[in-house]
Amino acid sequence: MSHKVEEVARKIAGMEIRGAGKIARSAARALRDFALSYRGNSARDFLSRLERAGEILKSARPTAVSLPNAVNYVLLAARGRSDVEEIRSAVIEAAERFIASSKIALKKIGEIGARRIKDGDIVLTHCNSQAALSVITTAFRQGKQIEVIATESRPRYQGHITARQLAEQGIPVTLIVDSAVRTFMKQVDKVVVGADSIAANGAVINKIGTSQIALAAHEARVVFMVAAETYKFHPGTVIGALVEIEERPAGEVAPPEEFPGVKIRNPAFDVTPAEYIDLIITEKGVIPPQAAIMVLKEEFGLTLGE
Ligand code: RI2
Repeated sequence: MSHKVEEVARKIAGMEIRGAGKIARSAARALRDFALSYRGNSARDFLSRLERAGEILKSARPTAVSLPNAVNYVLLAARGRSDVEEIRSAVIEAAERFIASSKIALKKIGEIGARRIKDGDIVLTHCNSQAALSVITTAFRQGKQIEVIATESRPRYQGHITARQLAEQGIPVTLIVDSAVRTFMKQVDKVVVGADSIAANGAVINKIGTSQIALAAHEARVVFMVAAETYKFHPGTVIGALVEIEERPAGEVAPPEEFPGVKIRNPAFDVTPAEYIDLIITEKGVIPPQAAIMVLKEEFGLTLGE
């Protein structure tokens, strides 16, 4: 298999490439580059190598459905074709279409979501989500005086990235430890987070700690919003599949050798049930979480379950 495909898969697994949207775009790009570099002349061989590349990419991380959704989108364009050049251009075209539309989706989510942010709002966010940040930065650029509270997001501290990105844009931002969320919730007006997967029942799978934040928001009657592109909706959940929660290496939490006899657990994501979510902001509009099934029907229609 191509070096490059394996390298992208390795970078995704090691979180050098991270964030559900970025993972999806880099997988599409890897398939495009693989198609560009293929030198054989058998369509059958080309297709089977593409499928293999897709499997390698999909298996890099299990939770963000954006990854298999992107891979399947690109491969679907190639399947059933019997000419090498036709396959090549179909893959390139589909990959580029996916990448471009995913960037447009981020911008749209910003525009649609910003309507839900008011002048003077204090917005809390968790981890580092391009979709959530698009909402926040768009509201700020519209002239709304907002402040952001960013959680550090242990164990990988993606909250540091968020805090820096916001500060660079001149947005007032406060960094807090994850366990301070309930303390600060009293002064928060809105919570905006991203998503790695959204299930048919409206449950949102996002960075570990998200469901605790949702609980604290619920208790304090603070609006809890999720910003997610439609390719983060999980087609498998329509037919009962459960979203696999990635468990990452213990060493990310604490050095195991310094804790003999101690079991260290490191689930990277958790599930926030629909009843704790007020709305989901997609590029197609705002929906209540209970309408997730409608998005899935529209997005995946006939390819459901593939
Ligand atoms: P965008 C990230 O996962 C976070 O959980 C974040 O909320 C989600 O992906 C969506 O990010 P990780 O890769 O696609 O940091 O909105 O484990 O950027």
